[in-house]
Amino acid sequence: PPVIRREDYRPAEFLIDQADLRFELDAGQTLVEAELSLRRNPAAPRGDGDLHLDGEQLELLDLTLDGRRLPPAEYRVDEHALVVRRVPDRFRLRTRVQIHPSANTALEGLYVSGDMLCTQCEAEGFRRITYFLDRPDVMSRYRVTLVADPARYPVLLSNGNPAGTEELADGRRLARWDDPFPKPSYLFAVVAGDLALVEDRFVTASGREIPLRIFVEPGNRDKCDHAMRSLKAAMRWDETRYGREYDLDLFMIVAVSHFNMGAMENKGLNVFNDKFVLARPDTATDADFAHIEGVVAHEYFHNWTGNRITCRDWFQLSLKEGFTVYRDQEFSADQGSRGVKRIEDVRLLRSRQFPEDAGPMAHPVRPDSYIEINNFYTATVYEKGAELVRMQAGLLGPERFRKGTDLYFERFDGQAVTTDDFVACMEQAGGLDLTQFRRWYAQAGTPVLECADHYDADAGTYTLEIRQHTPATPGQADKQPLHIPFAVGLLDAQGRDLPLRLAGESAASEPTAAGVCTRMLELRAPVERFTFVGLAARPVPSLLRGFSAPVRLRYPYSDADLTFLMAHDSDGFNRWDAAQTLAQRLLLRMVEEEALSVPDSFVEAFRQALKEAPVDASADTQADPALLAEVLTLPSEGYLADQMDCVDVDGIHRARETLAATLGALLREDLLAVYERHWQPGAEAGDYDLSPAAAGRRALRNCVLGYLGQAPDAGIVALAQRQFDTANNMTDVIAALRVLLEMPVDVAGDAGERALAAFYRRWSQEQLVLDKWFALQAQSSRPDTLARVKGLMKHPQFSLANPNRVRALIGAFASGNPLRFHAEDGAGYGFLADRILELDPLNPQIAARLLHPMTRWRRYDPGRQALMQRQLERILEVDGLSSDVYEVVSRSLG
Ligand code: HT7
Ligand code: ZN
Repeated sequence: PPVIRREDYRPAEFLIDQADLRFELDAGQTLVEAELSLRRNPAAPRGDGDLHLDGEQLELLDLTLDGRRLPPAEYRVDEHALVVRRVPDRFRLRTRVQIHPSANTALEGLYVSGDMLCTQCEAEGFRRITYFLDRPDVMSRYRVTLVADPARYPVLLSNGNPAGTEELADGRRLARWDDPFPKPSYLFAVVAGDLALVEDRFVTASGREIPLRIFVEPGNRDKCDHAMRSLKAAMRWDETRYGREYDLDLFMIVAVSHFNMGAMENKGLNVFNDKFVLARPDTATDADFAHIEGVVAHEYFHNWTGNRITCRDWFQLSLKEGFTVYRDQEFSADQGSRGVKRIEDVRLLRSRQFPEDAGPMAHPVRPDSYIEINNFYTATVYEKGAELVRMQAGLLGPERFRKGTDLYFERFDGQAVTTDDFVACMEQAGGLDLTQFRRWYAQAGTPVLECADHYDADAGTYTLEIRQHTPATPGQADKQPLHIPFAVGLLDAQGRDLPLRLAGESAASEPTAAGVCTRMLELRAPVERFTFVGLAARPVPSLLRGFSAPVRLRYPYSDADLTFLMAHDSDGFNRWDAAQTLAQRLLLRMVEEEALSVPDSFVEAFRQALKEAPVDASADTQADPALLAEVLTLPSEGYLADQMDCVDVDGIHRARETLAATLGALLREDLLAVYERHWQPGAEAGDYDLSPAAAGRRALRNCVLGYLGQAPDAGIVALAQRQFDTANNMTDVIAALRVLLEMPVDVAGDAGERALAAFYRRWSQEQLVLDKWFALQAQSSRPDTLARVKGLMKHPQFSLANPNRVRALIGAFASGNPLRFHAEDGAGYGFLADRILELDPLNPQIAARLLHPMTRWRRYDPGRQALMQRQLERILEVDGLSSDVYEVVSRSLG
């Protein structure tokens, strides 16, 4: 398949000012009539005089130009395009095509989900609906007419504002939609179905009343409250934080059960994976609620960052995705605990993006080439892209950053632009030179910062020396130094932030009222030195506070330093990070030395942290329970694997289990005390409290239960059983079930299996809850897990046609169960390869995504390497592989 290169970008030769579309909708076959007003693009050089429209899997029925039916000699159709020969400078082109939604298993273009019809056009799905210039820099005004049988499809939706309905003589219904805002084709959407409606209203800052409508499958109306609340909060937040008001007369969300990704920001008609809309306390966990809030906000925020201002080409994807992720992260931070949100975001970045940046799929935030754009909706484009915006916000400060975003919205409204255009606005509003900073967009790989220091007692000075280097990545051997914001604090012996004065400065910056004194240093050269003066004793440095840049930090902290920072750092993120580093160090030593016992100092640090847990369940004053739960959570197996040169799958699992079991046994009384203090079935039996504080208490209690479950006896089994039986919310039910399932049979008997069966009986008709049932079994550390997963593939409720189900079973096994997926005999690899080959002809996007755990095969021992390599080669040998799977496999092997 051809490689698309950024340097080959050329403006479109033609523009489409107006697109009038008429759909005669039916699941089996749908007719699409398109009348396009085209004109030559004055900004593009003249080409061969022909018009090249994108189109795939379309049956062309009719073609007219300015009212004249074209003879075959005047056009040509192939697998990917319709070429109309020698067209005038300005003309109207009418096409009529037939498409087959029910045969569309790839879920791109118009497809069937349950009883409804819906579309997914990003990135290049519109070309499966009609012939078009399917590229983001062609922005058109759309008028849409939908015709369908009202018995099957009483609700007919598209982008923009409603423009009337009609009952046709043949009994069908017609609905018109008009979108006044020019948009690229990837933002087009149609939905038709027998949908239930939940409606609310939002009054904008300028006083316009906007109806808000959430459409769901009948039976789900009682699960929309949280999504609606999140939407209203997001609309208000965008007004206050960015001055962005909603622009259409109506805002709609539709929840569908078959969806390749999380959600889609189509103009005025967001289409969601129902997983990110539907929630009731008894069906969804606190994590689900938080994801819904974040995704609803993310898609809404795209209205300005993505829709009003869009990407010039797909290499600029991070222009909308990086900025929008940054915006949704900040929104969520403002809704709950900012510190905990930052920890979650960094954990995701380190566990997904850092490995991606160090592997065969590494690419810059603004990639240089791709074969299949769907493979580039990556952690690098999204999460690292958000970090680049965050760094610019940090360098500018809140006021200048707001000026920069105001300038961006004003300058580029209605246009398709580049990441460079965004940076230029920040540069102008901030009065900064971001020339060097721009390298972050172009250079792949995670920079490594090596820090060393020196305290001169006589002079009272403390010097930090920081060296940066970025490892080579595929296609980029040599790296340039980056402009890196590096936030630093210095702690005195009591753990207080010291005033900071750099050599040459006349005055020190003093700690704030909250006792925080952080200095943002800026690194530019490969080696930088900073000397702080006026220090009576050697300070303990708190480095990269708040994770001020997406880098790997190396500094030779002693265990004592880390314990000290864990207890005292005024920066919540760094308190957590110190605990993680301490645990990571110990775990990696335990991997190497099987017999290593857990040092008392480590147990005591944990005991101390547990002592700080709030005394009663409603007191949030002493410590944030959510933050404490994060501090007490051991680094994941995947994160530990990323720290090793050669991943020891079994060693990592054993070390983590041993450490958790040791803590569970030695701290039993402290853990039980925290658990019981937060176990208040009476208080929670009635109204379930969704507040961040209550969710934090549940997180802490379930974290503690996890440790207790690692060193179980009959009492702990009973405790978990009680929680499973009596909890009134899915967070506590799932946590208890997970613990019961992982307990050894000689202690817990068949309690886990019984609970699992009860869970199935209770929830077998709730598809999203059933996904949890599949995933829990796929993630089990039991030795027979693969056999079980294979058995579950035959379960009547399993289907390869439903991406959520595929992710819940196959994805959870391959990506969420390193111990069993990487079994030494290679059975996990063979299983995954078989599933990918089965899925590829149906849904290439999902098949390519499932491949990821195998792409990092070079990081394992020679035996596993050979087994994974063999499976990758087996996949590559198959004829007719999709470009999605081909690209991922060939890059991994390359
Ligand atoms: N912008 C949306 C991306 C998306 C997507 C991309 C490729 C294939 C299917 C897809 N569904 C949604 C989602 C977002 O980032 O908001
Ligand atoms: Zn997005």
